[in-house]
Amino acid sequence: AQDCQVSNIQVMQNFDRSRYTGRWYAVAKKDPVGLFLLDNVVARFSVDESGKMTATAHGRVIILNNWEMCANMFGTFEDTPDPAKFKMRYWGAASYLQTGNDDHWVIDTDYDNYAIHYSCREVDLDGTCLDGYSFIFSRHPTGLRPEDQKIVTNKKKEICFLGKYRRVGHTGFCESS
Ligand code: FEN
Repeated sequence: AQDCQVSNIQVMQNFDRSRYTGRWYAVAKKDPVGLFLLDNVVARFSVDESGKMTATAHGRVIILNNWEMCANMFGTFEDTPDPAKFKMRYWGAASYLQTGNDDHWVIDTDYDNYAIHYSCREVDLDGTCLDGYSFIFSRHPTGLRPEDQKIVTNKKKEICFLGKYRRVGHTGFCESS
């Protein structure tokens, strides 16, 4: 099950969005082409009265003239027939931040410690992902527990992003926002 076909990627079975709510610290990310969040990425997922999932995320960005800013991003999720696959519309609190509409797949999570997110923006003619991004999240700002690391490494392999991640540092830069 590792042919790197986007359509064959296995996602979380019986994904429970209510158990996924709350804060998640990004510990690693695979970047897409183009503008993105640099580091200090923290996401917060919620489920509203009607059961719809929403999220906020912040992260450090460097805008024109080398200005360091905290990007405050918002996302709303549209359900699909697969409970672990969503369409995410996102935008920023500031007008210079890009907006978009991405796939948002939850590959695996134990809800209490780790989560693996995946988004392919562009599928190549051969069915593999040409442009995508992924976050490894932890409930703990200190990182993944050793026992979760091999699960995460295996999933990185399965989504064909192994070796493409960078560690996401947390310096407290966005803590006041
Ligand atoms: C995710 C889950 C929780 C909700 C959201 C998530 C996705 C966030 C994305 C952020 C994109 C940021 C961009 C930044 C930008 C998955 C964590 C919403 C997809 C596009 C710059 C940098 C420099 C500049 C202008 C803009 O626009 N950055 O000069």
